[in-house]
Amino acid sequence: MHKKTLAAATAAFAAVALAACGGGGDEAPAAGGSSTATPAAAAIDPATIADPGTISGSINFGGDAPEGQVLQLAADPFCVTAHAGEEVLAQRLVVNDNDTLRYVFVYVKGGLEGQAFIGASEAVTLGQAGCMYDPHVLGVQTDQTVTIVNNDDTLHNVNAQPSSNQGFNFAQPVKGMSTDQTFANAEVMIPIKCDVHPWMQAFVGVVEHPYFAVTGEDGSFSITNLPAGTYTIGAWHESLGEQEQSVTVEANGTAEVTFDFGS
Ligand SMILES: [Cu+2]
Repeated sequence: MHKKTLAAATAAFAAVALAACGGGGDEAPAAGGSSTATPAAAAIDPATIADPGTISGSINFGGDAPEGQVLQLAADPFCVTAHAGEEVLAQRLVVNDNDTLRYVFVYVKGGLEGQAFIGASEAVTLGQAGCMYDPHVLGVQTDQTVTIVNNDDTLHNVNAQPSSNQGFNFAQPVKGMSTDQTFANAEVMIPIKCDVHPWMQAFVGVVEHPYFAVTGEDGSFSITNLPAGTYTIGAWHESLGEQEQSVTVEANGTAEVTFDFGS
């Protein structure tokens, strides 16, 4: 009996709440602020943020750079020919000439909760060229298109093994083949490999916002158009792990942050 009464009361409350929320389409909100309805937050266009800030810095590797690992491509004569006798080094741990690290995925890991951002309309390309992924590490927003292309005159297969997204595994036997994929959920990082060429490995960082970067030949990064605030910045490297730092960026300001991955 008590349960029934409670259920009825809950239903009545829900009906009142629904009525309060309106849903009357074109009806203007009641004057005087009596409405308690909270509209869903509109997706933010980062380009329109007033007085945006920037977080920039570098990913340092202290200590002696290890010898690059020379890849053995002989499993596929095409791959050997594609590099015309040159040595191809693994991309797993690449230390730049200025003692910084390449292929680090740097992203806003915390501080944007409750904010939704517009999707990225442009596709990002993941190539397979000379039996190597290009780029080795990339970042995308959720639902952003990743166009996976075979640039080689040989068979590749593309095997993505996420933990929070739908995986895929397909063959691209012909040069020029192209397949679009998306990832619906944030996940740092998703490994992609080729089962034909065991040295081929790529990583995709998927986040719900546009605030990420991948370090290149100078180990630097810059994340722009941020609302002023305090953020947790994550820096992920495939063999050295992930580090975090809290960074506060002022309106129109630039906050500098350095990560040290050396031993
Ligand atoms: Cu391959």
